[in-house]
Amino acid sequence: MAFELPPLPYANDALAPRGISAETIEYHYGKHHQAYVTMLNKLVEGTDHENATLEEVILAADAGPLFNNSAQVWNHTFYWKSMSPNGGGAPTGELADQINSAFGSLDGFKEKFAEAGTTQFGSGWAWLIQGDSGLEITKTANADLPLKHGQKALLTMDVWEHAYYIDFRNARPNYISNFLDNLINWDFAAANLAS
Ligand code: MN3
Repeated sequence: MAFELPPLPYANDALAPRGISAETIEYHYGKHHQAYVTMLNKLVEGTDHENATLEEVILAADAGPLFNNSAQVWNHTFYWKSMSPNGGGAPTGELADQINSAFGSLDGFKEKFAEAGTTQFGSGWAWLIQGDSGLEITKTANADLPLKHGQKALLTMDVWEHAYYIDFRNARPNYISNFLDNLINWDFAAANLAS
């Protein structure tokens, strides 16, 4: 069974009032994410991976096109869910407690998450993950992701240029602060923490 582009969890223009335009979504979801799905299907066709799950392909793949495309399908699906038209604000409950415990405060989390995204040289991702002794922030290059390192992701932010160049041009820090203040989907992170 072929891999499919998962539906976007909101309309193309739903994030526009919060800084991510419909044009960005049309390219980032409609072209980039779709291209990873299309390439992944070409790569697995006629191979042992044809009937595997996406996670199985990611875990089995060596560095190269199969890993890059399968991981990017997963990363983008997770990224769309990490943002919400009702995003931003503050976490609550157990997630808020763990944020405060790991980073001192919500502002402490934002500062460290922004630093991870800003200092990821070139293309990559910033992540909130569930570590062995509490929440942690990590960054990965290109298509790499926590799953490949045995880590559980709670949230991600794409810092490839295609994520921000239409709306924020070269100003990655502005894209990051907007993500943290206006887009971040705390309900998604809380659901991942509880799962
Ligand atoms: Mn991307």
